[in-house]
Amino acid sequence: MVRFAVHLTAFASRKSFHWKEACLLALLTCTLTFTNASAQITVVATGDSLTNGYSSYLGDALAEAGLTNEVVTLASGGCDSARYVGRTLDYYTGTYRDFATETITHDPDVIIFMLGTNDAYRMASYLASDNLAACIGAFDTYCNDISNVFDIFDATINSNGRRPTVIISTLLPAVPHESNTLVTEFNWVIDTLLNPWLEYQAGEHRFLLKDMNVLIQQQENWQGFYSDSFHLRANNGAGYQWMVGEFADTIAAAVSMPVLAGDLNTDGFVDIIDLNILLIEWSKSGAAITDPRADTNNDGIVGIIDLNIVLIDWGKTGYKP
Ligand SMILES: [Ca+2]
Ligand SMILES: [Ca+2]
Repeated sequence: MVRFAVHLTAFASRKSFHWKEACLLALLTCTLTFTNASAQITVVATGDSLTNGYSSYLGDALAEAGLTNEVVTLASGGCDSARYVGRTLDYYTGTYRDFATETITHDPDVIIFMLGTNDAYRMASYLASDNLAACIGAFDTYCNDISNVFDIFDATINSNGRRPTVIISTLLPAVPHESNTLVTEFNWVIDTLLNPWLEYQAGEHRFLLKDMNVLIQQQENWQGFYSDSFHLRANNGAGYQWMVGEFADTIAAAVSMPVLAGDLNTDGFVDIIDLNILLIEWSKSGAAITDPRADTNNDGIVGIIDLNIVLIDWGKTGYKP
């Protein structure tokens, strides 16, 4: 990459400037993609007790996938009354914590966001008492609060200068258990309210979605993974080990994607936002350039070479961390 950037700089300074050659050089630059799979990645797993369960297996699963990693777990263990975000009452410490902000302070390359069954608890309880209005009201509160969390994730730029890869997991189904009488209501909330909304949010924010709900139901004897109808501790954590295998595959695929030269705002996509960054600075040079991202080849000019770099990557999805 550096070698070709030098060529481009030298080329652009020549008096006899040929657009076809410039475009060819830009093409060479853009096709020389690289991956960051060998770098250490920091993964923050955030959620409640399910997250606390699976994340203990995640580091090993990522290592098996060839990824040097650090896994940070931010799990409350119970969020039933105070909601997941903002100030969440941490079941383990009894104190209020801001998990969204904590997630960011760990400088993540990857964030796995998973609601827990506790997050559906209040809504399920309202349903059990035939109070659908209160259930919907609680869901509405969730939508507002978790949207704020996703906005925080969306606005984050890590120390690598890139946005974290955010993976949203759908909520797993509960299975009937003698000590729990809310399973039907739980699963209605999960299937009808929470998971469709999470899928929608993943699309809106262009986060990755891992549909664990559907995937686990494709596993043979998936109910045998559950020790208490919610947690996958049964059979020496076989359910959690399956789950982290799914996450590891998703993360490995994400970090092996190419870094796109045309992705000026480093959000992993090359689209109208990148083009707009370039057009705002169009035809400027030197100190007149106020947004250096527009000068993709660092030659001190925002022009046809930069435009070509964006257009070659147009519509592509690349590596974010
Ligand atoms: Ca972009
Ligand atoms: Ca340039």
